[in-house]
Amino acid sequence: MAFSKVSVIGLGYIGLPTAAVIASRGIEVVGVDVSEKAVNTINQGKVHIVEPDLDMVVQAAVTLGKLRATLKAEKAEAFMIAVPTPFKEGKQPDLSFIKSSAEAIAPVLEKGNLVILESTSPVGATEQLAAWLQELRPDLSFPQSAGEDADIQVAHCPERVLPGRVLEELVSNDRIIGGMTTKCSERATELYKTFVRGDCITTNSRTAEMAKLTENSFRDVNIAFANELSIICDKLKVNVWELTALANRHPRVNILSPGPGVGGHCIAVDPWFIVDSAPDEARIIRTAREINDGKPLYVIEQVKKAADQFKRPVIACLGLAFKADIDDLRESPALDITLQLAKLNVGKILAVEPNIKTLPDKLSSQNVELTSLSDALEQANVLVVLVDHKPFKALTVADINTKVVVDTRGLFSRF
Ligand code: SAJ
Repeated sequence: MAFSKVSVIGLGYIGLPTAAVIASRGIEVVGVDVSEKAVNTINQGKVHIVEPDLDMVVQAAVTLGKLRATLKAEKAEAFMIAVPTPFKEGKQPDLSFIKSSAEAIAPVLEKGNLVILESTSPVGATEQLAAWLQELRPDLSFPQSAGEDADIQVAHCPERVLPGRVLEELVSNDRIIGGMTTKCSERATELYKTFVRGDCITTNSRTAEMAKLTENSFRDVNIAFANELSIICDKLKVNVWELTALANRHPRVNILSPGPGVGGHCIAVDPWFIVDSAPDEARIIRTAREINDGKPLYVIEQVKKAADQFKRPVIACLGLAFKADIDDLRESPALDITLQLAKLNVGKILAVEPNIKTLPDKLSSQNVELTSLSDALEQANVLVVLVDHKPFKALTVADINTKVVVDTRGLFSRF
């Protein structure tokens, strides 16, 4: 049975693009969010997040009447939950947003509905979601008790898109479809087939949850290797960028890039879900997290040494986002380093972030100034490259040769 109305719960970096892409396939989509501002913005055909081409797709879907946003859930055939799953004190997963989503959709659930959890989740979260729904709707049957005969189908289909390439990857990536039963997987596959060109591969919900955590942990461990190498190389006076370029010429070696630390709301968070579930066994995964979390401190020490060379250090931090060419400051090591430098009174701190218009309060309250790149180049005696944004990549030797440079991204290793 085809889907004529789908509801997406959570209209953030994943939910909004997903809602817009499904709407662009001619399906009526109702997005639900707790933020009145986000709901109003979307209903005007505008977007509240920066992602290439998203504004166009949302505007088209809203103008055609296929996409609208609301604060309160309404009836639909499928509900896709794309809410944050941060960690709380002690690095334990916080499932409270999934629980509130269950509370939001439970009153409008009807026999035959499909509920999909897209949020990255610890193993067992989909079963927990189904248990919460069962508690709230004892009149309906769910897969954990009714199996293939359940009134409501429940599946985990983890999002896997890369910020900056979301619209492309939403359609082209393969999807893992982890149904609580075979029927759940089949029904969820039908939905994803309406907009995914990649393969839809079915499994159970626990394996799907672990697959997503594994993908991000794999990347975290490999970035930790690169970050550890960069510190070893500094000690041994070897250029890590030249080193990795050389080693990567081996056909079976592919070292990732060192950086100022790992940011974002995924790779810096998800491995902890594995550590929390298996604390004694997840040794490499935990150590990788610690290495990546420790890298900002190492960068701060380097900047302090650079600043010590000047009577009045003026430090320009190039980039605040967690990676290149996006505006997302969540869990950003660049932002954290800039903030700590300001708090430590290392010198006057300028921040250059071409993708934002105003500084977060925590930076402005520490007297950090948001400046243009050209102003920063004029004023600063220390440059700290924290993000490899396009305008920074375009800098030349002439732009930087009078400065002391701390280059965490290897932008100037080519000079
Ligand atoms: N980073 C490095 N060195 C590298 C690569 C990345 O230091 O060689 C840093 C980045 O600067 C950034 C962080 O790692 O601070 C994470 O960036 P990323 O581009 O590796 O990943 P995310 O967080 O933007 O997106 C990841 C993706 N997962 C994988 O590539 C396995 C994406 O596909 C997921 O959908 C996303 O997490 C998610 O939502 O979980």
